[in-house]
Order: sequence, then C-alpha cells, then structure tokens
Amino acid sequence: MSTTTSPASGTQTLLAAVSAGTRVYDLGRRLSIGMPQSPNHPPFWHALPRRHGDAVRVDGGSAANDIITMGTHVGTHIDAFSHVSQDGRLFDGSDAADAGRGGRFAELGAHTIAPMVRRGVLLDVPAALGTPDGCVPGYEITPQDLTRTAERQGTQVRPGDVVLIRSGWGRLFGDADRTRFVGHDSGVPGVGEAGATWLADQGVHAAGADTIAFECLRPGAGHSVLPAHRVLLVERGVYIIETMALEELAAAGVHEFLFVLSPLAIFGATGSPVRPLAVV
Ligand code: UVW
Repeated sequence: MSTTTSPASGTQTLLAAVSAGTRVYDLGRRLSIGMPQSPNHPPFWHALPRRHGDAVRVDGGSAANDIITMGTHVGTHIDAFSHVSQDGRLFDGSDAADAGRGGRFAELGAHTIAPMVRRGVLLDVPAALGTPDGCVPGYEITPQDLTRTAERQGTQVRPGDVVLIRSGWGRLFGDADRTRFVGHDSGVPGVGEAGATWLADQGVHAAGADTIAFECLRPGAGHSVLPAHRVLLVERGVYIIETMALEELAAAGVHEFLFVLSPLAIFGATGSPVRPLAVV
C-alpha cells in the first residue's frame, strides 16, 4: 500500500496541528525609536508624514502612511555573507574591494538567503551553568559549555539545524539604560572563536543569540574584535542572527522546535531585519 501523502492532505495535517494547539513563539524584538542598537549602524527611525485627515477621500475615508529608515543590522536581524570580510576577502574568496551591489554582493547579499523552515534548537547556557538569570558580562561561552548544555537538556545538535544560544542578556533589552544591552564598556557574553568553530563543525545552517553582536564582547573592547563573525560568515558559511528574544522560549523549557525565518529579499544587502518564529 502506498504511504505517499498528497499535497492536499499534507496541508490538512498542518492545519490540524495548528488548530490542535500549536504554539508560536515570537523571537523578534519590537522595532521602536531609541531601542538599543549597535553604534556601528544607522538607527531605527519612524515617521508619519501622512496622518488621518490629511487627505480625506470623497467617501470620508483616509489612510495614514508612514516611513521607516534603519540600518539592516538594527533590531532582530540576519547577517548575509556579504557583511564581513577578512584580509580583503569575502566568504567565497572573492575580493571584498570588488563587492558592492553590482559585484559579489549579487551572489552574497541578503536576497540570496533562502527562507528557513528548519529544526531549531535552543541552548540555554546559563541554565546549564547554574546561573539561570544569565552569563556574566564578557563571559566567553566555550564549546564545553555548549556540549554540557546540550547534554543537560537532552538535545542533539544536528547538521542543518538553526542553533539559538541563550546567554540571558536579552533581559536587558528593555532596560532604561539603553547602553547596558549594547555593552560596549561592560562587555557582553557570547561564543568566541572556539564556540563558533564548534557550531560550524556541527554543520549548523545558522546560529543566533539574544545579544547585539552574537559573540562575546570583552569589557571595554566594544566591537573591535569579532572572531566568531570571521569564522561563521567568512570561513564556514553559517548565517548569524542577532538581538533575538529568547526569554519566553527558555522560560517555557522549549529546546526543540520548528524554526521559521524569512529575510527580506533586499538585493545586495549585507543583512535583513527579521521576525523569526519558533513553532511547537
Ligand atoms: C552588530 O551589530 C555588531 O552586529 P552585526 O554588525 O554583525 O550585524
């Protein structure tokens, strides 16, 4: 007997799963003026040049229209392979000086990042380290921390996964002092070169974190040295997702899920704002 599922019944299975109580976790941060962001990038700005009543239609209706400006690396976002070069070379070895929208960015820009519907894994590192509120500023999450976390959770990291690393730093996103989340002076926890290499060695497709630059920032060093970006974006071809909201997922004890992310297909862009979802 054939066990092939027709597209129609596959859709029905999905719809039945949704109506049976599938839960969707929003892993994206709200975009608002003044939110914490890296000083490397143009800030988020939102204006309302046409308000209700400015142009009233003959039937009495009117539309309000707005404008946003922002860097593509502001808020929850994904880094394209065009974002970082090392010693003048991009991920595919091409000359970064020849890049730009008409050059290699045509092959490496945000528009080339395929939408992701993949197995997602949350590694709740501070929970495994016994500091559930979060890692201390500037703490480098090691490969041993990552394997210990996966073992403690009973979670396997598999090739093709999207691995999200909770450091606990996301709790500072709404802090009145916006500089705390950015952590230029105080430092930010995250993986370093070794942790990034471990992730790439597992064959993951993308790696994300609840911090502004994904990787460990040493106190006082700011964004001056970013070895995990080099390893993942230039050497190993692993996408990076930053400024994710992971607290709700962690609080619910969810460590495996369906991960959904669709970048904006901005031609030749170095990154894209995203609103990732975890579906369980
Ligand atoms: C930072 O904001 C530093 O992250 P990225 O430039 O990698 O997007």
